[in-house]
Amino acid sequence: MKITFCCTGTQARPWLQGLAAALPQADISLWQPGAPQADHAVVWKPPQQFIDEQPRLKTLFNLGAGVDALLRLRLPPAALVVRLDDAGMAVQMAEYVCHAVIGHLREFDAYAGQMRAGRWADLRAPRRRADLPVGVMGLGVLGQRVAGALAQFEFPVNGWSRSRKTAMDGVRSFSGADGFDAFLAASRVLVNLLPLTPDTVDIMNRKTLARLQPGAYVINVARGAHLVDEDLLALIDSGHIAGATLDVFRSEPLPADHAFWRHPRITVTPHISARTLRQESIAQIAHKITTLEQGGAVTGMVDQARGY
Ligand code: NDP
Ligand code: OXD
Repeated sequence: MKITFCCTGTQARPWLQGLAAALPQADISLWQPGAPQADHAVVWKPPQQFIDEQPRLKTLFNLGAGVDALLRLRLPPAALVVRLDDAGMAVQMAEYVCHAVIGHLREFDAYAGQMRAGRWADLRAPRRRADLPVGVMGLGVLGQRVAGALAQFEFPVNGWSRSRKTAMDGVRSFSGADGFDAFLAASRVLVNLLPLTPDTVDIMNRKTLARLQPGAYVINVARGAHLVDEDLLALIDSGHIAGATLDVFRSEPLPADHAFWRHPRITVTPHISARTLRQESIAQIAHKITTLEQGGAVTGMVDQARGY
């Protein structure tokens, strides 16, 4: 069995060593133009040339949860696409989002400013959790973990997904296009964990963000193209939105002259909310390759028509 590795922006050697240790029977190599045909590929943002030269691939293992970049390519029609499911990302995402929501609730930025100015106690009136209902858009592998963690901290939690979720403790489920306005109107903090698809591109725009409760807070940890940047800025200027924590951007790295960098109400992080963890990812991919080779079924199969 041949496995090829083609991951843009990734240091290949430790991955190749790890995969070789986990799958000693396989022939694993870094893809080069003109390389021989492989059975399976481990990829992250591969060039179209890679796909065109590997028409007999049985499986493409995406080295991340989001498959938007991969699905933009013309893929071999018979190839399965498998995303990373969790592999240590869900707990990181829960940490990141809870940190941002709790930081907003407790006004830690304001207190940090006071401390830097050497001021002990400008005590602010405590905010009530009940006044900060959090809406999580996307209740998949990551969104469910995030919604569950927020519910543990006793925030009122709303969740929005395509299909209705009935079995999530402490999470009020909204679904489909019909449920979107009610979901937004019920939320003051908005957390985005949707996949980027034709249905979700630009979903956070002037019209939808204006439906959030006044003094809203926006946390985008999915993809930059979900958010219309200038609409967020306009709604912060108007006072409807209090601020935002953004981990993902239309253009990454975020251009040096982008208004988000210096905005006092926006916190920027460089796409780190849930890092791909090497050991966990290799173990998951190796297990799935072995299972597929034995004719078994695996989780994390992407529905290419649906886009996630
Ligand atoms: P999943 O595919 O497991 O879940 C997607 C969720 O979105 C599902 O609940 C799905 O609904 C819902 N959904 C999809 N389309 C729509 C729609 N049109 N309307 C309403 N709901 C919709 O994704 P993950 O939880 O694993 O990951 C989410 C995204 O997070 C990834 O696609 C990626 O872009 C991003 N990500 C970002 C990282 C970072 O470091 N910033 C790291 C990892 C991922 P249903 O349940 O009904 O199918
Ligand atoms: C992912 C990501 O999709 O890192 O996994 O953004």
